[in-house]
Amino acid sequence: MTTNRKQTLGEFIIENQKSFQYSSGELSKLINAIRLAAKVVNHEVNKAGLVDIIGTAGETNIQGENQQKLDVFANEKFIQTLTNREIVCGIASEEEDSFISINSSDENHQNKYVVLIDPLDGSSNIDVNVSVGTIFSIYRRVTPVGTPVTIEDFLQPGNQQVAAGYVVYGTSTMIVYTTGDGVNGFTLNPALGTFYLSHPKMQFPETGKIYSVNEGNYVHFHQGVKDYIKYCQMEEGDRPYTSRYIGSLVSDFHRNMIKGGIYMYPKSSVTGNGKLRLLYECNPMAFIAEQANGIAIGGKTRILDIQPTELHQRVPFFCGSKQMVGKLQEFLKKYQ
Ligand code: P6P
Repeated sequence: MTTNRKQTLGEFIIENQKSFQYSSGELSKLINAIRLAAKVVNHEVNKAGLVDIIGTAGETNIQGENQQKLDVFANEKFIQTLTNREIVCGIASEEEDSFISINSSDENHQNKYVVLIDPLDGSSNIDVNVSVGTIFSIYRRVTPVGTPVTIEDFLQPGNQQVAAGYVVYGTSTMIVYTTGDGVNGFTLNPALGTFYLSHPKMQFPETGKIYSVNEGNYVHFHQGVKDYIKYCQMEEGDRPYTSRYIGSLVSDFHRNMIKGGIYMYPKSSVTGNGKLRLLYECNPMAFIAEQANGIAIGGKTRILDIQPTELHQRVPFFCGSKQMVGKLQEFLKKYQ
């Protein structure tokens, strides 16, 4: 008799551990640590309105952005969980000026993974009760195991990631991640505190009818981007498309991956190189997108091929269904 009981995240990790090219329990332990931190943060996000955790922590982060208390809480929880379980040798976070080096207490067992996180993306939405998310990116270190990590371990191109994923704290809380063998989504049953495989083998539809961009910045965009937005709005064939922009990358990306669509955060005459950070926003989302039959570019270049130069560097970001990103590229090429 076949049961329709859904597989738990824990069962999925164990079952797929052997297929992971860097066969080690370490990555499984790492994903499990992220699962635990996600549950703790989810608990706080879901009651943010009830306790004194909404509103700013009175500090600003490296980006010069007001640190919301939940930002600070999420950052501390992910760093604490990854450190306490002695799974990684280094962590970089949107909320930390520099990377954190973690020396294992067991000199016989030196960890080989580094994690880069945006602990609470979209945090400006917290006090208006709109979905937010956590984004993570995982690499094997490139410097010798057993030595303190260096910036070199973090400034790796996205094509070197061994895993990447996000948590979306929305109408339900989900973990969506890849280890290079497709993308799978797990939904939390809050009553049990267990994540269940709810979205196996997630794929971007080849095309879609949703475009996501902050049109308030339209006047500052490159002409090719302007032309593409006007193309989306024209009444022709299956257009006009629908404009959907939540102001939370994880939520806009997640919806577009399920329904088909394109997310754009272009550079502009105001934001210079754009707003999104390459290492812990664009690279992990690009890895997921490509693993789900989508595309992610910075303009002329594939996001995953960009050689990082700074921990918090920003890049333009266009990501989504192949045909929609392909059409945008046609408009951009007209001006190259
Ligand atoms: P804007 C959130 O701050 C974020 O990094 C993404 O999650 C989101 O898509 C974008 O910035 C929103 O930026 O300038 O449109 O408010």
